[in-house]
Order: sequence, then structure tokens, then C-alpha cells
Amino acid sequence: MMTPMRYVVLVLVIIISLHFILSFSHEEYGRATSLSHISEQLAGSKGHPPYQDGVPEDRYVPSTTPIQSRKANATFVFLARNGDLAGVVVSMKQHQPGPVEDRFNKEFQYPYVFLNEEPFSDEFKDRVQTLTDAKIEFGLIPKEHWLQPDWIDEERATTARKDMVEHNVIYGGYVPYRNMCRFNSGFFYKHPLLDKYRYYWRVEPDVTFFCDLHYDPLLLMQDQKKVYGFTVSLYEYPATIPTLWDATKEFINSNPGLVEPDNAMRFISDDGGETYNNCHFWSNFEIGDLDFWRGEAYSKFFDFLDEKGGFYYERWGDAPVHSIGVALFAKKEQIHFFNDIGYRHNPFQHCPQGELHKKGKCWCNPKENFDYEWYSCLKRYDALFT
Ligand SMILES: Nc1nc2c(ncn2[C@@H]2O[C@H](COP(=O)(O)OP(=O)(O)OP(=O)(O)O)[C@@H](O)[C@H]2O)c(=O)[nH]1
Ligand SMILES: *[C@@H]1O[C@H](CO)[C@@H](O)[C@H](O)[C@H]1NC(C)=O
Ligand SMILES: [Mg+2]
Repeated sequence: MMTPMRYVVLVLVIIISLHFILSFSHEEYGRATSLSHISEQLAGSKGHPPYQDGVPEDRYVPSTTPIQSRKANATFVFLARNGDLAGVVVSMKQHQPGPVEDRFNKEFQYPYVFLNEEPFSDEFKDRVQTLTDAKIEFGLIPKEHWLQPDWIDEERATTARKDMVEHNVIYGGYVPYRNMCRFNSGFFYKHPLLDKYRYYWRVEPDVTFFCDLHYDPLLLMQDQKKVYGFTVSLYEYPATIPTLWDATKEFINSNPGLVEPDNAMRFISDDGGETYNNCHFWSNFEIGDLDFWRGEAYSKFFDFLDEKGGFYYERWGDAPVHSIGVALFAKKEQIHFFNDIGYRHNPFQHCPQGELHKKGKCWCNPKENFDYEWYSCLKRYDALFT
């Protein structure tokens, strides 16, 4: 039997050791294994991250074109399961008649494309259609775009998953999550329902949009020939991508002509391409150019990565794969930070600061802003333009 005193001492020892195990410095960001873990690390005494850094520059130059007269060749893209319905409604309700699109989508009615590897239920379709007057198309993902290809060595994949579970790698044991990452990396833009569009805005369940927009971000992409737009950037867990950078270097070496000379390599590498610094744009929010993904450079890059099998032998995410692709094959000016779009996907959010916050009538707390937290990569994006 343990005496109460011993019990207290034991608990204290456990708490103190946990504290040491969990605390890590800036250099050790790679040890994090899950987002909730990181968010715990960031949580200050008030239960939210200690957002302590200054107000970022307002670097967006608004388009002077009146928005009422024109519309981009674009759609919203929403990958979801039937079980995601509640979260889909939350994301769309703010997205559609809510603040984000008040300024333009009522008039322009950008359509939505919903994709799923299973047929959407009637309940799902009915409830989603109720939320908007815009056209919604529901698409089925072909099996060969979704399932683990049969040339993947299942034994090797199983071992890798077990290993990741043992090491507490987030989603490390899940095949469907890997299917999703591979689909988002290399197949969503090949879906026939997206053929007729050039630009897309990716939306996920349970995200929050905080501000009014006074221009059409899809038209901004089209008019300013942007390729990729983001709101949050951060580090990937190295445990999910041990050989992704080696594969990338191999690809670059055998296809030097595909790399854009005016690229954003400095966003993803601190040593001129020798190593990956793990920075990536957080792809649960994306506004992008589908033709860029469909183009020669990215297509070849994706096929090359797919052949390596890292989506299954490791757990390559669509965020690092997209980010590396964009950083290497687009001009750095074609990557756009949507500073004025207040956005949250748990556990992180971008909240516009200062004048932008006022202008957008944003309802996020400006102090809760990930931009210049130590785990954010935005400073590396800024450095591209200085
Ligand atoms: N159809 C379908 N969609 C999926 C599946 N898994 C994930 N998704 C969708 O893919 C997107 C990303 O999945 P999430 O589960 O949100 O993954 P995540 O953002 O990395 O993780 P969370 O932090 O849990 O949100 C969301 O739009 C999901 O609805 C799946 O098995 N089938
Ligand atoms: C929209 O973009 C797609 C893909 O680039 C293209 O095939 C289609 O013709 C475009 N439609 C219009 C109306 O420009
Ligand atoms: Mg998500």
C-alpha cells in the first residue's frame, strides 16, 4: 500500500518529468508529434497560446478593378465525408451568406464542388444545398484516385504504420488519412467536375472565417496571375516525411529545367536546398490555380513522389507536397499571403491586425494571431521579398 504522502510525491515526480519531456525549445520544433500537442505547448496561463509578437505589415495592395462587373473562372472545392455534415454546415454558413462573401458571392454565386470517395447521402446534399443559391455539384472520387495502389508493398506499409503509432505520430496508423493526403496532393484537380475551372478555394469542415472581404480573392488570383494563396504557414512533423526531401532533390537533379529560376526555395530551405526546413503552407485553406497543379512541372513531380510510395511508406501530407511544389515551380511573387482573410482551423488562427482588422470588421481577437509565433513560417515568407 502506498501512503498518501508517497502518492503525492509520485504524482509530483510524474508531473515534473512530464514537464521536462514536453518542454522543447525553438530548435526542437521537430519533436512535436501532434497539433494538439503543440497547441498545449503554446498554451499560456490563459489557456491560449502566448501571442506576444507585434503587428504585421499590411502588405496587400487591393485590386482597383470594380468587383461587381466580373467573376473569376473558379469554384469552391470541398472534400468531405457524409459524417462531416455538421462541420460542413458550420464552414459554409460563414462562408456563403455570412460575412466572408457578403460582398461578392451573393451576386457572383461561385459554385461549389463537393467530393467524396463514397456517394453523398440525400441528407447531406439537401442540407448543404439549403445553405446557398449557388450551384453545387457532388462528385464521386474514382477508386484509382483514392485507394492505396496495388503496387504498394502492404507489408512495408503496415510496418511503417505500426512504427508511427508507437511513436505517437498523428494519424500515423490510418490508411484513409493517407488516401486523403495523396488525393489532395495529386488527384483532386483531375476530378472531371473541376475540369471547367481554373481557380479553386479549398474549404474544410469546422473552419472559421472572421472578416468581411472587400474584393474577390478568386479574381485577385486570376488578375494578378497568382498560383497559390495561404493564410497560415508552419512546420511539418519530420517524422511524417523522412525521405520527402531526398526524393525532391532527386527530382530537381534529374529535372533542373522544370525549376522556376525566381522560385521560393528560401521559404522551404535555409541552406540553399541541401535540407528541408519543414516549412509549409497550411493546406486546409488554399486558394489556388488548378492549371498549375495540372501543369508539366507539378504533374511530373507528383508522379515521381507517388512512385516512391512515401504517401504510404511514410505519411507524406498534401501540405508539404503542395508547398514544395509551389515553392519550386512557381515564381515567388505568385504565392500570395491573404493577410486580410481571418481564418481558423483548430488549433491555429490568423487574425488580421491593425487597419486590416478594422477594415474587415473582423470578429477574431487580434491578440490571437499565429503569424509570428515561433512555430509559424511567415517570417520566412516575408524574407522572400526583402
Ligand atoms: N471523403 C473523405 N474525406 C475525407 C476523409 N478524410 C478526411 N477527409 C476530408 O479531408 C480534409 C482533411 O481531413 P481532416 O480530417 O480535416 O484532416 P486534418 O485537417 O489534417 O486534421 P484535423 O486537424 O483533424 O482537421 C477534410 O475536408 C475532411 O473532410 C475520408 O476518408 N473521406
Ligand atoms: C476556365 O478554366 C478552364 C481550365 O483552365 C478552361 O478549360 C476553361 O475554358 C475556362 N473557362 C472559361 C469560361 O474561361
Ligand atoms: Mg481539417
